[in-house]
Amino acid sequence: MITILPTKLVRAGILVTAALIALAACGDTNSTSASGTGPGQPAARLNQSTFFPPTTPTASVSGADDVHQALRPLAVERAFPNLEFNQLTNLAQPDDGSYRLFVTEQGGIIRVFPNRREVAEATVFLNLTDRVSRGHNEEGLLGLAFAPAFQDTGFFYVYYSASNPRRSVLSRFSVSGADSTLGDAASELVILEIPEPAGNHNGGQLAFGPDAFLYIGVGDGGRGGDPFGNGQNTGTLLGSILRIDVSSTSANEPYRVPPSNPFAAVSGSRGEIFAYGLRNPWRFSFDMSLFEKFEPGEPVEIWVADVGQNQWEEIDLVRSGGNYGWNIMEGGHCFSPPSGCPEAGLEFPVAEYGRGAGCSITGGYVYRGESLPSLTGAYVFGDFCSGSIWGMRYDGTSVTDSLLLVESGLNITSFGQDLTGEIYVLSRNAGIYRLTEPD
Ligand SMILES: [Ca+2]
Ligand SMILES: [Ca+2]
Repeated sequence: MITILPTKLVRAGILVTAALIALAACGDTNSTSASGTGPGQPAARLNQSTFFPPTTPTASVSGADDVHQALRPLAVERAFPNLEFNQLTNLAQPDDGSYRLFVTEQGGIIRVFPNRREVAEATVFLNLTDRVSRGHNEEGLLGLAFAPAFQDTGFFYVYYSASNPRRSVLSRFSVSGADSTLGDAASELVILEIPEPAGNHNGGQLAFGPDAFLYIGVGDGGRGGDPFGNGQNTGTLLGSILRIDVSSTSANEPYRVPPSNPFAAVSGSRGEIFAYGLRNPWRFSFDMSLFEKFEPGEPVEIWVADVGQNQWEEIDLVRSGGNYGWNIMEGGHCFSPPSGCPEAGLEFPVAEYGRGAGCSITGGYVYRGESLPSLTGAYVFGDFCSGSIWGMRYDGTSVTDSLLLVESGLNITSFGQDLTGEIYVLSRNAGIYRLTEPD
């Protein structure tokens, strides 16, 4: 549940206090380990001291050719103090040399502004309020991604909720003629529509991978506990990360299923599925360092934050064909049945945290910027309810460093990353922040 109701904000304020108390109280926990058995490398289950990262820095970490500074506490500050937004859901930057940032507002507006601290205005790039549904507090304009060749094609992709019937819509739009400062609302070409049985858990993240395929996060359909059984059903698109090829989109064939997709040739399964067993993968990302060295056919990894039911918020390193457990498991714990659940074949999270640290995880990015050397190579993520922001390094087998970076006090709906690798924190209604060294 990504909680985006005004009434929930009041509760979230209470939870901030509760989380601080719980963090202070949660130092000692048991260490457990287990191996994932699905495709790709094994995923290690973390001990709980990693779920509640220490508040003092740990030793620096060094690998064969990868030496990092230890993570250390940071602060947050407004990145664009003059800009105000309403219900921010995404921040994205096209690779077009324009140094512009684009943000989405949940109600259906895409805004654009130059990436300068003192910028005075974020103008409307596209207004989709005529087709975006806000029938449920988790519905709305939820995703935005620019085509890798945006500079040449002017194509960008949007994921939003629609009604009558209730569904999630993935569409391609174009900029308005030669004017790349405006999107063209009439240029919509629907790529994919996904029936939504309930208003919550709609996913919505869009991102192009290093393989140039478009990845799409889709929730389990909604309600609570996955009553429709979508998480484990590869015959539905719900509860999955999808991967499609939109490089040769036409009205007759809006997308293609990459033949290398794990279920492309599996009867009864949807070929679009890249990985499944997810509840609400609200936000996911690729480590941008993958893009530089990627060779066609190489495996792809995705950092996915999967929002929990009512106990465990989890981070998964998602690989092709993996089953990330929902609703058999919530995080590294049995959910259905509540004990003795069949764990064979399920991928465990890389990390998780419980209700003492927050109530709705918001996935972020691996930091690749220049301004905060202590954060290089760390996956940064946060929690909508508690406002906590953590950093974590993972060596492919285990978490090697983790830290509660800052208690931001923000209702974090998303993170964003610009082309230089800097990370932005999107508060629901309080603007855009960046991480900074503390005073
Ligand atoms: Ca839904
Ligand atoms: Ca899981």
